Formats: sequence, C-alpha cells, structure tokens
Amino acid sequence: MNQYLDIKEEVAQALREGRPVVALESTIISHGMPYPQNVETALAVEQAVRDGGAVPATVAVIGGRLKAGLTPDEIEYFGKKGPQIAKASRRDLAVLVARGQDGATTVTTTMMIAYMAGIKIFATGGIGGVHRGAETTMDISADLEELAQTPVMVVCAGAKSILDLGLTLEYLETKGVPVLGYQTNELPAFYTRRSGFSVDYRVDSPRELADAFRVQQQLGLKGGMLVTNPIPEEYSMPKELIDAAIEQALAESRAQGIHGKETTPFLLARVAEITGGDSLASNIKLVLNNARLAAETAAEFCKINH
Ligand code: PSU
Ligand code: MN
Repeated sequence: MNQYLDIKEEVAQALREGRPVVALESTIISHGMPYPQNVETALAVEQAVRDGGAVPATVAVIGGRLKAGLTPDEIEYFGKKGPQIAKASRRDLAVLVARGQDGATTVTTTMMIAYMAGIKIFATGGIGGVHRGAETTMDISADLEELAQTPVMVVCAGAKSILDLGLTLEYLETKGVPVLGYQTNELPAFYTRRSGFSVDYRVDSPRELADAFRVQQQLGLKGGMLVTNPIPEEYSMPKELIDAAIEQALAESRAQGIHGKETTPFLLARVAEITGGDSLASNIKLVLNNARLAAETAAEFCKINH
C-alpha cells in the first residue's frame, strides 16, 4: 500500500470484506460551499451513502497524509477552515505531502486517492471542465485528464454552465471517457435537468451502471466513467434565473481578473450570493441525490464481483 495513505478502519474493513464504499471529495467542503452548510452537507452526504447501503470515505490530505475516510471532527475542521485549506489538484499533491500540509481534494485528487485505496465509485456535485473562453485562457480542469486515466466511476449532476458544456463533452470524447446519463438522454446542467446536449448513453438502473463499469475494467481500459444524474425536478432552478446569475458572475470574474484555481470557487460563491442562497439549496439536494445513486451502484458492483 502507498506509504502516505491512511484508510479509515471502517473503510478498510468494508474493502477487505468486499462491501460497497463510496468516495466523497473535500474541495466541495472547503471551497464549494460556505460554513456551516458545508459541514452539514458533508455529514448528510455521508449519511445518504450509508442509507444507500455503502460506507462513505470522504477524501482529503491532512498533515501530509492522504486520507480515505474522515472523522466528523476532521470534516468540521475542513469546513471551518474553508478556503484557508489549499485546494489540491494533481500538481499540488507531492509538495503538500512533502511539506506535511493539508489539502482539500478536488475531483482529480479524490479519484487518485480513491484509486490508491481500492475504492471504485465516487459521488460529488459537479466536475470541472473546459471553461468558457478556454480558447484564449486555456483553462481546462485537470478533472478531465484524470477521468481519462484513473479507473474510478464519478457520479455527478452534469456540469454547470460556468463551463462550456459542448467543449467539455468534446474533450471527454477525445479522451475516451464514457458520459452516461442516468435515466436521461440529455446532459444535465447541474442546477437544471437539461442542457440541450446529448450524453453518449442513457442508463436506467444502478445495475446497468455497475455492469458497464465492470466491463470497462475487464477490457483493461484505463480511465474513468462519468455518470450524470439530473437534479430532482422539485429542486431544479428556473433556467433564466440561473443563467442570468452565471452570466453576472462570469462578467465579474473577468473584470476582476480571476484566474487559475480561484476561478471555479469564485464563480460558485458569486452564483450562490446572486441567487440569494437558492443555488446553494439546489446544490445540496443534488449532491445527496448523487450520493444515493453512487451507493446503490457500489452495492450492485460488489454483488456482480462476488
Ligand atoms: N463544481 C462544483 N462544485 C465544486 C467543484 C466544481 O459545482 O466544488 C470543485 C470540484 O472539487 C472540482 C473542482 O474538482 O471544483 C474543479 O476546479 P477547477 O475548475 O479549478 O479544476
Ligand atoms: Mn482551471
């Protein structure tokens, strides 16, 4: 096992016994939501994973150790410290570990650490992607490269239109990452169920998701699989309202010269402020919804691999 990795005992035991485990990320806690909703959500998401029949493993870097599974106190610490904790993508991992520092893991580093720990399925809210204007800024999230090379299934609610959804899909196609729609043919757009873009395949049950992922592994294909799960209708936001908030946030980020790793957290926070917290409420609901689907899929995956 990796000498820098600590797997929480409950998680290690489940993995040994072939029981389902779902990885969760910590950038959503420290950089994706304000305190205290971030902590409440992270704990509720862990509970949703348990309700779905799996063991949650929230992933983070603490004092230079890669953690697969956090205690409630550690989750509280990540929530309280918020953006003071470094946002850790692939390029940050070695230096943070060498220095014995903390890091909030993005989709990228959560996939990496989940894979090291032997966890196959990971639930989150939204992934990073190709940013609008990337043809000049070259701002493309490392999440897309990680999906291309690390065999972990990521369950998300699609991508939000702070990104260029069309270019994000093109990039994933080039990299050979399957984009599956859960009970939909259309890529969900995070706060809304529809984007106007098609997914590669519609998949209708956790069993079908588990089967597709199992075969991908049996074929020896490297890389992950992206499952896009639409936000439940009752929590989705009016399209015009969210589009206007996103346009305003994008204009402000351009005017203020926000760039690099700050872009996504800046846009998320501004969208939440502009919508008066409505987008945060939707965000919380969709993460819970993804956690349940990931847990059910992890359970199916364990059944067919027994
Ligand atoms: N999208 C969200 N919420 C988030 C993120 C993205 O709706 O919290 C976070 C995830 O951790 C994701 C990261 O991996 O932002 C992408 O950051 P960047 O665009 O800098 O790669
Ligand atoms: Mn970026």
